[in-house]
Amino acid sequence: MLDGWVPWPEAAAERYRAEGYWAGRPLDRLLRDRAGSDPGRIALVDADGGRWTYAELDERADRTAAGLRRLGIGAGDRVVVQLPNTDVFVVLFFALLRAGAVPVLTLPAHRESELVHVAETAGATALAVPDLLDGHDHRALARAVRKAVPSVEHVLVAGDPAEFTALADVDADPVPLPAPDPGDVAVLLLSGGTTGKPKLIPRTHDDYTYNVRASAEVCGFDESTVYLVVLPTAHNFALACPGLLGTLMAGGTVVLSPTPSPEDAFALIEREKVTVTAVVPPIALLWLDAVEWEDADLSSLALLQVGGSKLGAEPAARVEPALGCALQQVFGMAEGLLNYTRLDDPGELVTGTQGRPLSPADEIRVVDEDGHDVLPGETGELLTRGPYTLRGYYRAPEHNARTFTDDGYYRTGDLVRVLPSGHLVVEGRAKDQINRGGDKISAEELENHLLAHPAVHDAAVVGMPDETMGERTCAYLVPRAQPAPTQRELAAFLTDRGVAAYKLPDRVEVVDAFPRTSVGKIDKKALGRRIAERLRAEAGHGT
Ligand code: OOB
Repeated sequence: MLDGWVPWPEAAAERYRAEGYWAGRPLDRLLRDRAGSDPGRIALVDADGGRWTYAELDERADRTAAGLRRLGIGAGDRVVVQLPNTDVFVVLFFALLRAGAVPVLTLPAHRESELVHVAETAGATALAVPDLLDGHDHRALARAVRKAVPSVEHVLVAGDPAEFTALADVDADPVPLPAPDPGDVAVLLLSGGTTGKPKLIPRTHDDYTYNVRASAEVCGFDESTVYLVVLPTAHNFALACPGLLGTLMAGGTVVLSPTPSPEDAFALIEREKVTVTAVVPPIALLWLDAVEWEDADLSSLALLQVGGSKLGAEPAARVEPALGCALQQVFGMAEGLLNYTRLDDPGELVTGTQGRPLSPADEIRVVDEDGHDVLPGETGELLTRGPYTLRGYYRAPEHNARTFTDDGYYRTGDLVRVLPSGHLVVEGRAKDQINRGGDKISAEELENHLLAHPAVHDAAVVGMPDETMGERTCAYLVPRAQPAPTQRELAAFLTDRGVAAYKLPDRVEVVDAFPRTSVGKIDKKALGRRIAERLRAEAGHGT
């Protein structure tokens, strides 16, 4: 068993098994089962038109698993995976599960700062990267990670490996491999983070398989489903809600889009007759406009899932008329709990709420600042526990002590209210995080990077409202001396430190001092109001 993670208490685990939520099967079986029942059906299609049947995908996963074992990568090893939306990701994901290793999923946008931290925390023994992606050399990134994290013995590269191992060469005749314990950790996901560094989320075979199965049921996935992966495959939404795993479990076809751009995505929807896909609100907004000028045939599309940040009621109402498909709102988190609007919900619930919990075994509470339940319908912080919600982050005991209640509820940091129907409306956030169109930025993490700049005396990062992204990032700075660093200088500084591009501040405001609360803390609410007012004034409607 992997150490450093927090399992469910035995009584809860008993119940989830007895009531059939946990089926006691390893996660990779969803592919094996379909390869058995529908070997010749197309499982996976890539942007270039490459096609793999269930049997082919299954065999490639077996061969890669055997190749991994030959390299010495096996039971319990953590392998940091940073790959774009290609067949190589899908094969490696299943191969790692079969080899008994634990994939640690990172986004293609992550850079040295994030990867080093993740590899270190995970105690990773291997790292898988592409050679080049969007002009960035990920082998150079891998070199930096290896230097900083000596436990990383192997670097596996999709494409030209330079001095490392080509993933194409991780191949051997299949060997029988022991099945992992379904109660053990299958995969480590990355949290959006509210503290200095991103946290790792352990998801077990039992819990993640249930997450996928229940999601596929609620979303009506079956053999006729053609799912387009638009978001990064490493994101929980695209991977498992129901995502690519749910599609494969249901016997459908997964189509991989290299980017979420309307050009790429619409062309694939038309070519492959895609029936369902999942996007974040800024992409949904872009697509709603793009149908005006792109003349692709989107008539196959039956369902658009939107989640990751809040979709406004107005754009929500435009989805069906503009795209000719149904909308489903998804309010989920890599930590577990998923809320979906249901396919047969009345229109006003679909456009006006963020869905209701996936599972009858999901327990939710809405509490005030003192942790007391609010009255029904009032807004408070959402707490949750259940058969697919973590009980603790990986190797983070101190953070866990703050983030979970004594009886195991996860404090989501989301402010919600619950309608009589059980649907949730997300009203805001109690956590110190910026949600930049679905990309999560920990204010503290970014502040720590800014504080490392020699000309920065103090830094406070807040969200500022933005029509497309929901919010963007504003960094308030108190400089050590004038002239204060500019936004451009700070962006170069942060990039140089290996910070992912989506975390760079969209705006920098220089001040002499920060407003303080009565106990002397930086008053971020006041800063948030200040930048919102300034934006309104600049737009010409304000003070
Ligand atoms: C998804 O997962 P994460 O881990 O990137 O972010 C989770 C957080 C939530 O706690 C909430 O603050 C926000 O993202 N969020 C939403 C939302 N969906 C997520 N806020 C408002 N409305 C929504 N619909 O973002 C994620 C994981 C699985 C499925 C969908 C999204």
